Amino acid sequence: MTLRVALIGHGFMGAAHSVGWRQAPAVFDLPDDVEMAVIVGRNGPAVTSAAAKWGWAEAATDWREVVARDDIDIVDIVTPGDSHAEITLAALAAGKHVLCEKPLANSVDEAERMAEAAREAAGRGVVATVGFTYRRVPAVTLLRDLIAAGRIGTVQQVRAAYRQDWLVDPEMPLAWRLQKEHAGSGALGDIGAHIIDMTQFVTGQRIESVSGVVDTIVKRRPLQGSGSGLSGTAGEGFGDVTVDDVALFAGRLESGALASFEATRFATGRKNSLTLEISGDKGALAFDLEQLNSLRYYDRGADAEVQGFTDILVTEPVHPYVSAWWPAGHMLGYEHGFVHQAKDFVEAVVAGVAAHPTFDEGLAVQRVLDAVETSAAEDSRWVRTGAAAHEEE
Ligand code: SOE
Repeated sequence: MTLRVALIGHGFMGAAHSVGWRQAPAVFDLPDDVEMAVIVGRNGPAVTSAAAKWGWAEAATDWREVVARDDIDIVDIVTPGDSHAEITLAALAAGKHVLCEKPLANSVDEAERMAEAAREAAGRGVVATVGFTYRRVPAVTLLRDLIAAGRIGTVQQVRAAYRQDWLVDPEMPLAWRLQKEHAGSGALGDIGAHIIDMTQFVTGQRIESVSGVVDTIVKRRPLQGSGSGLSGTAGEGFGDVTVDDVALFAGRLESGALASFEATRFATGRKNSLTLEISGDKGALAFDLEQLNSLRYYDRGADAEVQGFTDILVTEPVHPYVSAWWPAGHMLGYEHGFVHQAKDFVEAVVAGVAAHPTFDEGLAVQRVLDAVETSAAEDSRWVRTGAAAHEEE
């Protein structure tokens, strides 16, 4: 059988997902063939160009027509967050398997409707997943497995940061990511969602309450001329930035352990710096996306003369995905998470099993995002995420 994929959207994530769909069948022995059938975008010439560049058989401009087609099996959604719910609900109703980019939605209400629809569709053999690709970096899976094996003892504290600097320039135009009606939130939902999901994934614990603060540093930006290439508000003059540039928040895990989070687009010099450090009573583990093939491990039980963080090179074939690529020491990169995501999704679809992260896990992230925004609007008071009360899995 061949699984025919429709990609809805063709921006940066459209490129990353295209690489995933192109490479997965070549690198992994998938249970079914994959056909990159059609890529969809509002701008005809632009999506036609993207189809030719990335190897999609067709280009189209009407997602509703594509989602309804009988010759499409998978709908992969990489549009801005304001269309995730509408496209997902239509695709699930049409019996299509859905891969939706993160964050799942722009609100808890939308995410709840999407998760409910996914639970109903699962009864019809339809699979849905949300695109938190960093879980698919081998070192992140190792981080989770070492915690689960007790290698650092009881998790006592978590430190998570995702720092970029692409908005430090006040001349950067008012792109869709800077407008609440399109993006839902700013750094919080775009990159904060990643460190929220990763924290819950590697610790196996939900974040039960948060206290946060957000800020918008550059409050107005130039509207983008028609030729800027960035999707957003075209035109002359300036427009209001209606989302956060920085989000800082503390979180309390189920066990009572405290976590600290920083999501910012104003960490001058930090291009895509995601760091996660988990501290336990027997040791610690530290991951840095800029060194994504390594995991740093500190063992309090080591002899004094050799104590210190050690570098685990996560390129041995014993780790997930690695044996399909290169020999030990030949590194993976940012795009490999998208290839692994496509592989895992195809395997789940063919096997008829849940694909993680599920929409319920995406909803759990959405609840944390919402609680941070509520807290920030109410003098940073502690706000419960409702995690314990909403265990859907
Ligand atoms: C933000 O610039 C961004 O593209 C995120 O949207 C992605 O999820 C992340 O992987 C890279 O940075």
